[in-house]
Amino acid sequence: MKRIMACASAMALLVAACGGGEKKAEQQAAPEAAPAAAPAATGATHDVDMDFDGKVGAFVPAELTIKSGDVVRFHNKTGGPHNVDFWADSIPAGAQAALDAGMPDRIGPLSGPMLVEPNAVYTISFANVPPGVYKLYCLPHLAFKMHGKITVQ
Ligand SMILES: [Cu+2]
Repeated sequence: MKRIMACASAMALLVAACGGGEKKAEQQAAPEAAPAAAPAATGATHDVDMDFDGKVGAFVPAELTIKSGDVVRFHNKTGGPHNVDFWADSIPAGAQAALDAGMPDRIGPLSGPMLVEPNAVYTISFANVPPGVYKLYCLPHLAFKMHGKITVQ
């Protein structure tokens, strides 16, 4: 009986270790899978360019109206690195968790990763994101007025 129990706990350890390994592999695969796996398959896709000419940074278009469930792809066009950051106090109450869930590879709450490579794309899913106004900026170019606004209907 003792031997069986020892075996069972060893098995449990193995299963736990195995499960952990699989989870890690899934997490590593997530960045590539994220755009296709975005839970907003029913929504439309919008594209926003990110530009910086040395004097002024810009999201193009700077203002966008979308529906909850849509996807927005941000393209590092010129003058990167760029990123997408939302002002926590500019978004609707209770929206942060849903928005964070739609932002892969965040470097912090409501803060997307730096896009260093030319033409790199960062996709944000607005699935389950409540209606309202979402003001955003680019962290490296905040001082260069690189601001944007997304209105979710
Ligand atoms: Cu920028």
